[in-house]
Amino acid sequence: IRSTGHSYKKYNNWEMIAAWTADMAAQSPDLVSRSVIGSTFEGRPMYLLKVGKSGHNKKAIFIDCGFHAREWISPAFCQWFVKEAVETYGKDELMTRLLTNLDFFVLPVLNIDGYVYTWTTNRMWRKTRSRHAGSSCVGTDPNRNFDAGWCTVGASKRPCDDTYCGSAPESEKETKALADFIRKHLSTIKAYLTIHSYSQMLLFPYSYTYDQAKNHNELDALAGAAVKELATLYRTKYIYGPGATTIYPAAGGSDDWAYNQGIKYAFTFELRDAGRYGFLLPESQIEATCEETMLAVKYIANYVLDH
Ligand code: ING
Ligand code: ZN
Repeated sequence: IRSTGHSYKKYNNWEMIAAWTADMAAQSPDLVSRSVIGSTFEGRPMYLLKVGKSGHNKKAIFIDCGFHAREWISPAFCQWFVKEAVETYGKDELMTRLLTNLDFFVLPVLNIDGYVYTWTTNRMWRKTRSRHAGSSCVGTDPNRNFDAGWCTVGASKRPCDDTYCGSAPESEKETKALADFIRKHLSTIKAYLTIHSYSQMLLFPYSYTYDQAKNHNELDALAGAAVKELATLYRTKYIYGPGATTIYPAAGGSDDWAYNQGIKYAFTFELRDAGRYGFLLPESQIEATCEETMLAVKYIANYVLDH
């Protein structure tokens, strides 16, 4: 019989994660506060944690997890990140510097309805759970639903497909809530990190075109240094580069959209593994995956703080 409590070394269901967001804010009010940025198609509140010491005119970094329902290691990482922040502030020199000078906005699960569906009904579900007029198929791919070359490549106009781009950019309540929040905080948000799995890659714009990003050389160098840092822990090999040439061309992704809003440091992480377990990454790998990813995220955050 399995314990039903929250654990950082297990995959937690939405009920556990939602309760955990309240607990984090209640237990560390000097470092963590909780807000709601919107609600999902099925009416669940989208909780956002702001993590950082209070201060004036702080730069911010936005991190989201759980775009795709079946990528369970992703929400696990967002929870791990917040845990590490509160446990190592004042102990770890780099974390202390980051939390003193930056705010992290952490969205633990974007696609909550899809995540719940993977726990109750279909472990391999990817999309949201929205209904569409004129089709009995369900869901939109949230990472094809942003206004960045929307539905021009690597996306489908058919609601039954896993990469359905939706009826319009930001047609989903979840992507609209995220985009509205980022637009409202554009003057402070200096980096956007979105956490997916799997394939061990660190991607940056663009995915919807083969055009190079304006600061391509800087992004390439930063990504290279971040994956080098990640590998110092367990020698996990990541490849890195623009999405279009590194994974596949795909339009409507959130990193390309954030970048085009003026956020110069926009990255998509594809966490472990390289294909052995794929989306079904065993719980025994949560700790190692999160610890190595922390190194890359902290490296990028420290770079952003100085630039
Ligand atoms: N991979 C991403 C996907 O949405 C991606 C890759 C990144 C596409 C950035 C577009 C933009 O297909 C996974 N595993 O979801
Ligand atoms: Zn994904």
